[in-house]
Amino acid sequence: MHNEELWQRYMGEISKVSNLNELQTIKVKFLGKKGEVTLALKNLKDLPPELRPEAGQKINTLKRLIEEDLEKREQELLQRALDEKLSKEAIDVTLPGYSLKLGKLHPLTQVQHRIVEIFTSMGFSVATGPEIEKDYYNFEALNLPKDHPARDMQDSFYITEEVLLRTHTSPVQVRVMEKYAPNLPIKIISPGKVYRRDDDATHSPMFAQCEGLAVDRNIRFSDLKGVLLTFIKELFGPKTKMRLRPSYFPFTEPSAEVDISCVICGGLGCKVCKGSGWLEILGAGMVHPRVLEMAGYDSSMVTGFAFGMGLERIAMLLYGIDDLRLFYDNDIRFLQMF
Ligand code: 2U9
Repeated sequence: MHNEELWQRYMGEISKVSNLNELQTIKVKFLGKKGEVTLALKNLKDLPPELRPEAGQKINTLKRLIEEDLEKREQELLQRALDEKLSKEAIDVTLPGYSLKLGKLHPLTQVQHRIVEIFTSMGFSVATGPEIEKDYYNFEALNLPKDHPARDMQDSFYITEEVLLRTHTSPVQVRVMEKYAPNLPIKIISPGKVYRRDDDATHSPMFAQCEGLAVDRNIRFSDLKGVLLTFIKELFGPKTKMRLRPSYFPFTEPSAEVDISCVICGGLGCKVCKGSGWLEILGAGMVHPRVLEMAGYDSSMVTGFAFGMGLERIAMLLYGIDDLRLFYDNDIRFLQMF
């Protein structure tokens, strides 16, 4: 076959090629073992010897032309395939990213952390204990006799005669004293959940408390006053005033209710403080000698102070919340406000 015609046929077929597979087919068709160019070279032997060199040269030139053309087209197709792939996989770095929704701590947890921070800065350690408690640690060891009204089935969640959900975190302190007695000093706070059979706008069957206990030689009521005043000023601001009123708890003697000047009106009298200018936020007192003795301390050598507060009440005053149940509804709109 004439070289020129072969080249024209090659060009006719290769110009229709649009991918590497098709290109490969054409390559085989012209340059393969039984390809047309290969055959033309084989057919040289049929020519008279004197014509072979020139004819051979022409076919080899054609072969080189086809090889170069295929190589060029192969590179073009490879580049096109790569461009297509890249344009499909392109990432628009100017698009806004997916924003992660950050969670936050529950307002009561935030308040608990602040309280823990204040007391640890005064040298207190944090102690924790079981929420399911023995009657002995919850009541008996705290000088609450069997017939005391606070032990009433009405007020506590009993599991058996001797086991109940703790009604305060005081049993934690009893356990610490029992473990370390007669070593001194003890300076602990015990934040945690407690349970009482109550349910209204200011009482929840589960609520959070933080209690504190200091036991050592020469602990006096003035130590209690100093620690509480420092705490109150840290939490509610340096202008906050403190007032103590005599009270009664079975586990402290003497006992006091602790008031702060109203965080809303500053003491002038408003709706929140019911016109008095004062808000009750803590109970406190000197640890009853009988409680110290039961835990293993010699009450003629050792004294102590204790206090307790409800975290919901503190959080309500700090954040201006008027219904305690909001803390437990888990409405995300409420929780996001803190
Ligand atoms: C030991 C000895 C004494 C803890 C105390 C209070 C006074 C008190 C209430 C505040 C509001 C409970 O959450 S509340 O209802 N607490 O008034 N708590 S003294 O006294 C202790 C604790 C442990 C061994």
